[in-house]
Amino acid sequence: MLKTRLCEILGIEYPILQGGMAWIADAELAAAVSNAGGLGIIAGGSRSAEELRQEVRKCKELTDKPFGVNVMLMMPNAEEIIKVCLEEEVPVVTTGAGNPGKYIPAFKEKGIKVIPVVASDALAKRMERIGVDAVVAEGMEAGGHIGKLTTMVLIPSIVRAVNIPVIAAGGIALGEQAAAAFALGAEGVQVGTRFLAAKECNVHPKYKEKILKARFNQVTVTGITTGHPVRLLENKLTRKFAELEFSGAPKEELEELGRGRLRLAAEKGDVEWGSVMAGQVVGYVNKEETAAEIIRDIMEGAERTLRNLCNRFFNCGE
Ligand code: TUI
Repeated sequence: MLKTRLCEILGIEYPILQGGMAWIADAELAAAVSNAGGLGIIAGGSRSAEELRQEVRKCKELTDKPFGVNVMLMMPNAEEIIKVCLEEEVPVVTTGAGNPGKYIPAFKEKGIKVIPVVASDALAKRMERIGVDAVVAEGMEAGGHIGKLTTMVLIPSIVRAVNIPVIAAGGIALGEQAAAAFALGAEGVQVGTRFLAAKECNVHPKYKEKILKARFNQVTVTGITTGHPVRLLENKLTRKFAELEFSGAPKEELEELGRGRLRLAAEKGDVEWGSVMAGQVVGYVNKEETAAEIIRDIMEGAERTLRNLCNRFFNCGE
């Protein structure tokens, strides 16, 4: 099976991370992914520090395998969230939306592995220098808040910039896509959208149903004019957003319209007026499966793809 450096560093069987999706990724999903040999990740970005502590403790009860917490650095309570991660000694912390530099020594002291999402090769280099264990490079095929570069372009640029393992994210739901990420130099993949359809994923059933039914052409992006693009599924909210955005409404009005919308969809199940964030791969996600089935399918698919390539081009497979 496909083992990489990342498996050794994190103590996991398969080089698959589950995205720390805000308002969605809880202890049950994270533990299911970790129990299946990947790295499950609890969303820190949408919880109070005490809620996170409970979720972390629950995860420890559900699995004895390593798991992670995602910290959204731009959230006002990021410091408190980090304090909980340190106190609870969570095995792995992933960070997003900022530079985790000043927290790294404290994590290292506790033996906590740190994996920031980096949006550029410059930040990746800086992070490597201060001792992070790996980086996530997230292409714009991803769901939610996105950058400008595609996975196809971003991954090699980060791989060339650093020596630590690079984890590819954005546009990965199938084994073929994981194999392509490995071809680009990644040593792991992070999967979000496909885990929305996991049996153990407690997102509101209406959100899950919308993901399962969505076709590729329903995926859209709002917020291009405000400089905060978000990838999500078309609905009344995105049509209203487009109307305002193209009529030249002020940035503040657009940002106000977007506030609290992910929670509305993920917790309350309002899939017309909430943000149903999803990546471009959503059209491939058509059935509910256990986290273990998803991981097995992706890993077996990646291996099959790489063997087929080897056979086809070099006559070297088994
Ligand atoms: O974070 C994401 N994607 C997200 S978050 C989200 S929901 C949410 N939004 C606001 C608050 C709470 C929850 C939906 N989708 N991806 C990770 C990510 N991080 N993408 C880009 C970055 C990033 C951006 C700038 C990482 C580092 C960075 O560095 C700034 C610097 O110092 O250069």
